Amino acid sequence: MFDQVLYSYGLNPSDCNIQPFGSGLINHTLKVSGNGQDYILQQINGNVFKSPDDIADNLALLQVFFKNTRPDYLFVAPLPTLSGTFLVKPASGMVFRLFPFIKGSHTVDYISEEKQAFEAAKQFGKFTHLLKDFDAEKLKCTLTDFHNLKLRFEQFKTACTNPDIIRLDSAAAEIKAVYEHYNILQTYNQLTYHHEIPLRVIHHDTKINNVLFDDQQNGLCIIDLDTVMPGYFLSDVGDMMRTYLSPSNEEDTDYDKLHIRENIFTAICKGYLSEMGNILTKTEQHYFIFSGKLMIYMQAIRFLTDFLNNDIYYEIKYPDHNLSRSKNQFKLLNEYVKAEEKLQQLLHNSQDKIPTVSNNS
Ligand code: ADP
Ligand code: GN1
Ligand code: MG
Repeated sequence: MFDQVLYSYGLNPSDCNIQPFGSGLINHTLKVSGNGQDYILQQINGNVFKSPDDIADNLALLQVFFKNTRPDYLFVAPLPTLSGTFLVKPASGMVFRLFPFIKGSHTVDYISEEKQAFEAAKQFGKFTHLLKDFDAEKLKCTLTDFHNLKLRFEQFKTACTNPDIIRLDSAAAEIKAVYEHYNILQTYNQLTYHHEIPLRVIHHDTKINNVLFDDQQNGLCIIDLDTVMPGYFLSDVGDMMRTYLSPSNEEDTDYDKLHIRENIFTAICKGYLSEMGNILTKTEQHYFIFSGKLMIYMQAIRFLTDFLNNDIYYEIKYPDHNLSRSKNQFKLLNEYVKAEEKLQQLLHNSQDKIPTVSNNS
């Protein structure tokens, strides 16, 4: 299978070394070394992305935009095959693409120093900033309702009708927790129903391992662009709060290790606002901290829903993996809510250092 794919790019499989790479949960990623070059070969998860052509079209549009407006911006686009396509479909339902492996880059799964948080947040902020004048509506929606909390809540309720009593019983505490935090859904509904915040070009998966760093921990660029589509800033800032603030991540089953690092919060604010501080509207700024609650809650619900659906979406490594991830996210949510007042002060201090907001609505 790989042979046919590699030939499409003019690579000779017998000259290539292929190794599984990274820790993503959705696509299947391999590092290919051959021709004296390194590449990332990725099989797109067809269960999740029903229309990989839409992803390729979006990336092509963005690539042209950056080429015309900011040719210095490192936009990691798929490489063309010998026949000029950006996807290879070797068999029904299988879709591959090849990226250049960015030289000297690495990813991290945990944030160990402030600089990483600042750099990553700056990279994601820069992306939306540079695309401020790009018409977001031109992008195809690659995952409908991806971060629609209302829909995630409905999916959760449907999953609760699973007749598997053992799963329902073991998740009883988490099912209860979904209702305990219902106010997050109410705020989200009010904010989006009244269109109180604008649609922008949003990455939608700002996990720390979607940023490439150099060996000095400078951010080089962002990757994993499959979910780039119109959305709310809440998704990107919120997912950074979700994945950068705690020293342990969603995989950790020692929930006592989860806590909010204030210095990392400040680094996220400074990094993101250094690019977006003058662009976010007053309403967006008002909901900056709320974004973290939204995204942690949504992820807790998504893992729980997948557990109740017998693990059909996320890759799991042991039977209760999705339930553990959901427990982890609810613990993180509680820690975040406890820290909220302090975070508000820290945000205020970071905002003071940003030049006057000029284009608020
Ligand atoms: P997934 O959707 O499964 O998360 P990603 O696109 O994030 O897949 O890729 C998985 C991992 O592969 C990344 O976290 C990163 O470590 C590595 N990676 C992906 N693309 C590149 C690239 N162009 N250069 C270097 N490393 C990359
Ligand atoms: C998935 O692809 P990856 O591993 O970066 C998921 C995100 C979740 C994340 C949780 C398309 O991201 O939405 O937040 O797992 N991506 C998709 O780890 O569902
Ligand atoms: Mg990824």
